Amino acid sequence: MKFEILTLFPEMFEIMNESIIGRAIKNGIIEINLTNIRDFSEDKHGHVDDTPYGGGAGMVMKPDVVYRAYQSVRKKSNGKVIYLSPQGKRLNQEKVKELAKEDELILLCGHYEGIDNRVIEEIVDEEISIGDYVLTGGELPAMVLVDSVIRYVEGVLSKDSTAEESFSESNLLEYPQYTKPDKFLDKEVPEILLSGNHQKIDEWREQQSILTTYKKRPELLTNAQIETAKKLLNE
Ligand code: 9WO
Repeated sequence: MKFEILTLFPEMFEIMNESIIGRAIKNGIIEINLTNIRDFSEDKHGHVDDTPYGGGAGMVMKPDVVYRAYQSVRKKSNGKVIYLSPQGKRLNQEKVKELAKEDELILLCGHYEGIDNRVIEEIVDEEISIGDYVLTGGELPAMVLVDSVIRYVEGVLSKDSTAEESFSESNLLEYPQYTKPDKFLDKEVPEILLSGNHQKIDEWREQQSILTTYKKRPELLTNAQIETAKKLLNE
């Protein structure tokens, strides 16, 4: 899968070369190309922004500069253009899976007080928000989107971790995890996990998922699951 990213701060994306994403890039499973919008400024000072018409604080990214950067990326990619903005539709796991089916995506990162609306109308296919808060730019949200989407690209994660998703395929939160040592700060690992009985372990984990969800995010549960959680609490 290929991501084309339009940004004024390409250096911010360097941290993605580490870790799992970095490995997937090295293996050629995913490709991330960065385009510095500033390279498409044509004035002698390299300006990419200007004062807002109508007055007010801050600066607005110039439409012609963003448009030229977009055209240069368009030559290399047929992908949908996604603008990361607090005004977009909220990203969730369902949307993530949908995006993972695409071969290519173009991510547009704004800065300052935003981008001239005419170029947004002209080039953006979809506006996506990762949450209801305002940041200084769309770069971190773009990285969040890439990170969440590539988990579904074949070969990025081990076979195992994608199979494990069967639980989170449901609406439930994860069950609690433990590793060695079996005693830590006087707390023991739940005995069942040491039993080797995988049927019982799977059962226990599903129950824990329902209980955790009931306690932390009850709004995610169906009525039937709420009844199950109440029953488990009474045991
Ligand atoms: C700042 C501002 C200040 C005064 C008047 C209007 C204003 N609008 C903005 C603004 O929304 N700036 C954005 C900064 C422009 C687009 C890039 N920026 C951004 C993206 N901040 N937060 C996001 C974002 C993207 C996706 N999900 C959550 C937040």
